[in-house]
Amino acid sequence: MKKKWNKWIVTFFLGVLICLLGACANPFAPDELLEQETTEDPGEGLIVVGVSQVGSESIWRTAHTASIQEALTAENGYYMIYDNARQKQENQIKAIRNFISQQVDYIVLSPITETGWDTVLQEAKDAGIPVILMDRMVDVEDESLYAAWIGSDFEEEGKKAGYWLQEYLEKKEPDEDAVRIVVLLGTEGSTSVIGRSRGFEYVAAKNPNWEILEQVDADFTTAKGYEVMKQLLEKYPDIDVIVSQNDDMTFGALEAMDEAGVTTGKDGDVILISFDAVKTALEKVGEGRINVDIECNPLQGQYIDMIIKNLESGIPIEKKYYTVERIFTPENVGLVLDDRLY
Ligand code: GYE
Repeated sequence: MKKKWNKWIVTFFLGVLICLLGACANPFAPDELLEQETTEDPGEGLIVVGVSQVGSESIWRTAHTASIQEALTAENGYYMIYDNARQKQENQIKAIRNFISQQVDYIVLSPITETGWDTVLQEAKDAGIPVILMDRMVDVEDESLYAAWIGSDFEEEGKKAGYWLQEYLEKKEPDEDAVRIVVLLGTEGSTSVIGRSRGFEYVAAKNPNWEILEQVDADFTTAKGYEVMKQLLEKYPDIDVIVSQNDDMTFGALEAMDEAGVTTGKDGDVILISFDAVKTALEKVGEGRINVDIECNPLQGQYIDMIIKNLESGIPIEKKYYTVERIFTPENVGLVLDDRLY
């Protein structure tokens, strides 16, 4: 009996030893992080960066993620821990807490919505880990909770859409007939939606004959874009303009309109304005099915690399960096179509 007991004790301690050795061999991959993707093992001198991405809701997002992953490689001096939050803020907060407990050198965050970040970013600050924001912004009391932000001037994008429409209508139908507009909105509370809506509404307010019939949340996805557009077409038989806050929703809307026999674009029944300017959408601009696509630049990886390298060398950085963006119509889309990689 005693012998058997001893055997159990030895087995138990051997088990504990094996577990401990496993943990020591790879301190950056505890069990609960198996969902996260990492580059190679952190070697000597690599900068460890935890990246919290919103999700993979759109083509833009896929290009954005690829850009970050291409910049934060081992050859470039990084060990990256990537987490996909699948469109949930609670997952992002959990990922950030994991990064903090792993004592990463930097946290890179694309926040799904603007609010709700004060506590967790304070925790990162207390742990001495700089946070770099990308794409969307956070609305926090204390701006020192993040080191820098790189993204688009979303309000400007919204204004570009508005001014394009204003000019187009002036040329097309100079009379003051009512212009009936519907808007497909992206994820509620996100900086891209807040900015694009504000910018477009600013121009709309200067055009008293523009009537925004309804603005509906379609969460930046093709499936919701289709669903929402179908309902809007049933409700309003007389839509003049659709403003779709990203290309993926536009694809869904186009499907719904095809089914309903409504044409869009240059010579169509409805004017279609889209955002992002990914390759498949630019092709539709070329075909004349989308009137204008307001570019949003997802290639932010090199900025993140530059910000981190500057911080590492003590070179002062800016608080905000803006990407360069254009607008595309059937007239100029040919200039970029062949070179568009995403
Ligand atoms: O326009 C959309 C995406 O925040 C700029 O999020 C980003 C937006 C982008 O899913 O396609």
